[in-house]
Amino acid sequence: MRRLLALLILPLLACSGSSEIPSATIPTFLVPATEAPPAVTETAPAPAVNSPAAPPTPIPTVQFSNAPNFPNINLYEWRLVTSGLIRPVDIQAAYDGSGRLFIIEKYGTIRLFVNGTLLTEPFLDISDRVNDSSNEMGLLGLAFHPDFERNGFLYVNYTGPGGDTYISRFQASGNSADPASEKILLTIDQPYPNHNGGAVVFGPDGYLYLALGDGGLAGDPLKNGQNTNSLLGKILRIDVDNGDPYAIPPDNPFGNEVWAYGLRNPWRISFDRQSGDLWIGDVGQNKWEEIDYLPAGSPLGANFGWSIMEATHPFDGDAREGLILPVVEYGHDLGCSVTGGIAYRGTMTEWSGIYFYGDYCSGTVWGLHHSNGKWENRILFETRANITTFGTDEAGELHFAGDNGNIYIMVRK
Ligand SMILES: [Ca+2]
Ligand SMILES: [Ca+2]
Repeated sequence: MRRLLALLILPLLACSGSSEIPSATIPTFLVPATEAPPAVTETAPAPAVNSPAAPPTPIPTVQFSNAPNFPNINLYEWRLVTSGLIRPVDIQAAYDGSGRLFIIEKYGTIRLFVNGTLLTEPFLDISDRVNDSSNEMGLLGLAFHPDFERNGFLYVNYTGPGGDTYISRFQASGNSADPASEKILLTIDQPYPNHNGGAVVFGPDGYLYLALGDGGLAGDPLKNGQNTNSLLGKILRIDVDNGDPYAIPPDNPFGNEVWAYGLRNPWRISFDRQSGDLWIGDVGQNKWEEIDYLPAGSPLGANFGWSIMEATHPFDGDAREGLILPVVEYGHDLGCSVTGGIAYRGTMTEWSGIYFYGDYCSGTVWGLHHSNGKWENRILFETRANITTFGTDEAGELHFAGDNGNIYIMVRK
């Protein structure tokens, strides 16, 4: 059934040569998997509806028998936390003790979920400068300064004037951040509307990491992925506590912002809050989706292969030494666009260290971990949601956002 769904979706996406965050018009949540999705359009999503909190809606869970080292999946479910958001694409906590959940709406706002309520007034509204005229454009990523509680600084990646990428800092006070407090740190020319990456995360070293796609179109026509002089197709690392507007860390491997390269569209990356290991979900071309893993302490200047390789398969060249190939890949029979996730570090310690990730089209959620040098990768849930992102609250509990505006949390039944 999932194969049928994927086959139905893919031709619709083929014209763009990409499949990230395909569309605002998606099968409704919990629609049977056999139902064909509506045609992909770039129309604006439905107007905001501040619906009252819906009752918890468990998603059917699917147990896969061959998962001996994972908790019994039948004991868990995804419970609806809030709804009515417009294309939510990022979920973050500020770790300031407030317990607030910050949710990005792609068209240019950050909404606040506090004490069980989605506040009507946005925490930040920069929709006046965000360009979301194409599907992969918009307000795409958010990170809070490690010392946010003291300085109020937050950092975003958005598509701005000219369709270019803007990395900016804003300052917050209480339940709002001032749109006029913007300090633009970095702008990056975007040659095409797609493959803009989006993740913004602070590393264990206190530096700010920025995930950028290869710039777009299809097949990396400008060969940005392997060009360490380009900021596209990269993970960048900058020091926002020194320099103006930032400093380049002295040990960056190429003397510029580039920290790792060979990426196609690393929509979501995350550091394991306990181990410091880096996880990357890199969206594939036409056939393969991949998860990359870089243990803490790895040499700088990692090359993740694109566009020489699509996942573990030769794309524009052949495998060679020095390329870091994914720890996991899946074909487009199981989905269309990987949504990189998070290594769980919440209160359900039986999941500790298991990396959750998903697929935008199929709604499948996998668990991945390694022990004694052996990787285990299992399908855990079939959510049937169009999963745009995973995120955690201050307690480390795992959430995901559906493109239809719902936010879910994984709980014990
Ligand atoms: Ca682009
Ligand atoms: Ca790769």
